[in-house]
Parts: sequence; C-alpha cells; structure tokens
Amino acid sequence: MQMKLVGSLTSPYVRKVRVVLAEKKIDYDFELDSPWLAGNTVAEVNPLGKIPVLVLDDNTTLFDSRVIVEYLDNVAPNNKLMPAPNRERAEVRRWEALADGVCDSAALIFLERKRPIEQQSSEWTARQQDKILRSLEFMASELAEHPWCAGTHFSLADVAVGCALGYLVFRFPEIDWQERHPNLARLYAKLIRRPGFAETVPQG
Ligand code: GSF
Repeated sequence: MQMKLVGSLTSPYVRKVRVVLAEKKIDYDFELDSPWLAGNTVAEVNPLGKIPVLVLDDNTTLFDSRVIVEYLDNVAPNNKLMPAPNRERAEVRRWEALADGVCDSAALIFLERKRPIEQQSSEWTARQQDKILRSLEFMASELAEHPWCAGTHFSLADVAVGCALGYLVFRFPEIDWQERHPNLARLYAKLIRRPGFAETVPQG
C-alpha cells in the first residue's frame, strides 16, 4: 500500500506537499477532500480538520504540511530539499515559515471576503494585507540576485515560496508583486517550469 495524501486542488499547503512528492519522485494516492466541502471526512484523519494530511502505509496520519515535508525529505535520500547542517536548515525552514505565513494571511482574507459584507472587518483585512506586503518585501530583499532562496541549490525554501506566490496569483491577482519585485518574478518563472509545479497549478 502506498501513502495517501488527502487534500484539495486549491490549497497552497497541499501544493507544497505535492511539489515535494514530485521532486522526490515518490508515488502516492491523492484523495480529493476539503474541510469546506459538505460531507467531508477530513476530521477523521486530522482532529484539526485541516488539509493536507498524509496517511502512511500503516494508517498513521501526518499533519501539518511542515511535518509532512520533513518526513518526505527523509523517506528517500535522493534530491534532498533540506540541508543537514543546523544553521542552513534553519534558514530553509525560516523561508518556509515566511511563505506559509503569507498563505495564512491570504487564506484569512479570502475567508473574510466570503462572510456577509456587514460582518467583514476592513481593519482585519488590512492587517493581513500588511503582513503579505511586508513579507514579499522581505523575500525580495533576502533573495536579492541569488539564484535560489537559500544557499546555492533549489530547496524546500523555493518550493514553499513558489506555492505562496502561486496562491497569490490564483486568489489575489490584484497584488502587483511581480512589478514591485522583479527578482521574485524571475524566481517564480523558473519555478513554474519544474514538473512538480506545472502539474499542481491551483484550480477550482
Ligand atoms: C495549514 C493548513 C490549512 O490551514 C499546514 O498544513 O501547513 N499550517 C497548516 N489548511 C486549510 C486549507 S487551505 O486554506 O489551504 C484548511 O484546511 N482550513 C480548514 C480550517 O478549518 O481552517
């Protein structure tokens, strides 16, 4: 029995896991489910009721995406996405935390906009928007003219950043990060040519 990933076609965290699976060339079953669907069974595999969830061959369930990608990187020795030395590893994981944080804020805005208009808070939305814009600035300044986010090789940092930028393209095309940060746009153009990214473009 191979591993099973539970998730949706729109979630940036699920995409991060799928890109890692592709980069590591690991076969898996993909079960489409989302906590926002009526009758979904996500809570049966994750008490937090969130996706992604990875179900292992002995039915152990792993969540959240950061736990899953660390596990996957160590399942197979090929194409390591996290460096072993502590300092470099922390740098990669910080990029991941930053990228995931952008997704958190973007998802919160998306959900806020789904509430009845009179219940929406513009202060709350602005607070989340600030986090996104500040984080994009920070990413651009850290990336500078380096070929990849961390070190000299493609890593989990690039996977996470690519998924966050892809989520902004998908849900918030009005944020003009490509014009403001041409170096991020160049990185993104390079990332979406990789099969793992090309096969997981958000849809729905
Ligand atoms: C975030 C997962 C998450 O919020 C991770 O796995 O990295 N830190 C976690 N997933 C969303 C779907 S989406 O916005 O991608 C989710 O499942 N939300 C349901 C809920 O009830 O919050």
